[in-house]
Amino acid sequence: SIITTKDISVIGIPFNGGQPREGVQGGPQKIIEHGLLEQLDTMGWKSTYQPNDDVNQLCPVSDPVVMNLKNPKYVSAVTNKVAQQVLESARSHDKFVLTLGGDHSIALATVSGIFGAYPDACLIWVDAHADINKPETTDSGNIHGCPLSFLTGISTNHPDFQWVKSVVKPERLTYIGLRDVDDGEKEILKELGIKAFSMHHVDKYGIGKVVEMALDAVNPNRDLPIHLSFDVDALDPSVAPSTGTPVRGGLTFREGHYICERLHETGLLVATDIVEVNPALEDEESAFRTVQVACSLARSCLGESLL
Ligand code: Z70
Ligand code: MN
Ligand code: MN
Ligand code: MN
Repeated sequence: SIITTKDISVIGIPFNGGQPREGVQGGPQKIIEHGLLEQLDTMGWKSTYQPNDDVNQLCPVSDPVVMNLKNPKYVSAVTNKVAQQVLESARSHDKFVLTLGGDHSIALATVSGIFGAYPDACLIWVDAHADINKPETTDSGNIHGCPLSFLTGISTNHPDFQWVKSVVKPERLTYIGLRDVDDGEKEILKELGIKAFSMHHVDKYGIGKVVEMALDAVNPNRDLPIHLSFDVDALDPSVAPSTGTPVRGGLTFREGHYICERLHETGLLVATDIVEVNPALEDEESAFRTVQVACSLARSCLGESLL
């Protein structure tokens, strides 16, 4: 394995500035209250937790739309700060880094930090959405739909995101679970030649084969560090109902966990993000179910086995 200790840095990012719905900033606290750190302790993982409860203080008084993007200064300030923290946690290569969102704009922080520490890493993005809109192509203006355009270097001209380096080469990025991709994003994926596995591919080949195909695409020799960015809306809404943009026809409970289990099994997984848990949406039972699945995905990434 790349990580040879059982040390883990858990980083909460209680942030909702990348999309308009309130509540997603409460995700990390609910996941921690559910007992994630105790669960990891039981599995032998020594954790340190950084809750980042103060990120809302970085919210500027005025943050007008710039080049179609909403809250650009707030998103930039928070993700820039947390990127340093993620880099600090990852740079010694002796700790797993688990980040809890927050909306998916926080990938600007996690991917910048992890690829700063592991420049040859690959990125496996599990999501209903491609999150690769450019400021020029986004319909919503929500930055959680855009992080990968900055991280892959296809958007370089937004004044608030000049600090984001293009750390992810298109051949090191792959997707699993896509089913709600904007037309502009489809063009970008085609132009860049990014290997993406939609729910159609999951139906056609089964999840076991899809994960191997995704690994073949970005990690053909099975020797590169892996960063998994898992948006819970990749799961079917019956499995993860409390999320901002549920899309029907998603991954089953087992398909989601299989991805995490298989990536753990490679010994190459160095970081995981679990994002878009919004405990304020739907009823209490739905929120509980969503928080619970976030915890069990995390445990699967960290080696919880069924036998
Ligand atoms: C759409 C956009 C998105 C998550 C929604 C949706 C993006 N493509 N991402 N929910 N997690 O607004 O750009
Ligand atoms: Mn996403
Ligand atoms: Mn999504
Ligand atoms: Mn859409």
